Amino acid sequence: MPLFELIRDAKHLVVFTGAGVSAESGIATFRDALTGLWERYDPAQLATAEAFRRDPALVWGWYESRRLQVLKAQPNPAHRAIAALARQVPELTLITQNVDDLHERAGSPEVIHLHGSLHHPRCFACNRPIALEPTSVAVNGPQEPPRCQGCNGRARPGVVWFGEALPERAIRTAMDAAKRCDCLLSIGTSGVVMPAALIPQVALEAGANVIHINMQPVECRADNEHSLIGAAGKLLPALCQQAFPA
Ligand code: BJW
Ligand code: ZN
Repeated sequence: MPLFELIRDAKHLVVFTGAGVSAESGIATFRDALTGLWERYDPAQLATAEAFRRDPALVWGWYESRRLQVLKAQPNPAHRAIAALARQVPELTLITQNVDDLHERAGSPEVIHLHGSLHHPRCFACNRPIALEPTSVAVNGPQEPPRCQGCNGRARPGVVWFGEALPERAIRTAMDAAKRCDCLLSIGTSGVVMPAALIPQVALEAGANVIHINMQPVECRADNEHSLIGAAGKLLPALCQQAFPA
């Protein structure tokens, strides 16, 4: 069956996205090598509570530079195709590992953020939300985090670091959708970070068709698993156009 028919005929479509979906908006993927001032750091080493405890200004500065990069970026055709799909299938659940807000800005009404958001920092000590200037001074390097008005603790980015639990409701809703869906699109993710990487697996085991869209081939181990190789911003609008011709 042509893949567009799986999308056209889906009653409940899950769209599961990773950093590759925002790459064409100019946002570096998590596992891309860092550039400029940050090139000597390993993202996996910065994305931990231990790193923040050791050097809060370094970690906060890195996240601020990324937040400002996202504020300047625009959603791309892949984000927009996903938002349009929600109006064309009976039920769509959008699950992202991304910490940007490009799905929301493309018009997706509900987004499950498994790994939190760059835009909602909170106190490292007491978890109170901390408001940020929408566009603070251009940051390019270490920067002292602002302080909590309640307890004077340091602000930390509202993301999920390695070793931290995912938001309980988000992962529960995501797993439930993966079990119930009849088709899952997995777009632009390396599929190495747990427990998010289990989501396509759960859908496959429940009998759904899984379509991977990635610049790299994804190994398919079952008849209901399919890999499309190429840029999400090109392949996804084309697939949606075939499924739902204008
Ligand atoms: C394109 C493209 C284009 C490019 N078009 N495609 C079981 C086994 C082994 C390890 C573990 C395990 N369980 C837990 C762990 C440990 C750990 C883990 O998974 N480690 C692995 C790396 C080995 N997991 C955790 O620690 C998790 N926590 C946890 O399990 O806690 C347990 C606990 C329970 C109760 C109490 C306490 C604790 C938390 C994981 C949080 C991950 N957070 C990060 C950082 C967020 C903040 C930040 O951004 O800095 O989330 S890690 C990072 O990876 C980020 C991403 O969301 C995530 C996934 O990355 P993604 O999106 O796949 O990006 P890339 O860069 O890897 O890939 C991009 C892809 O796009 C590539 O494939 C390209 O080819 C493709 N591409 N351009 C289409 N145009
Ligand atoms: Zn506090």
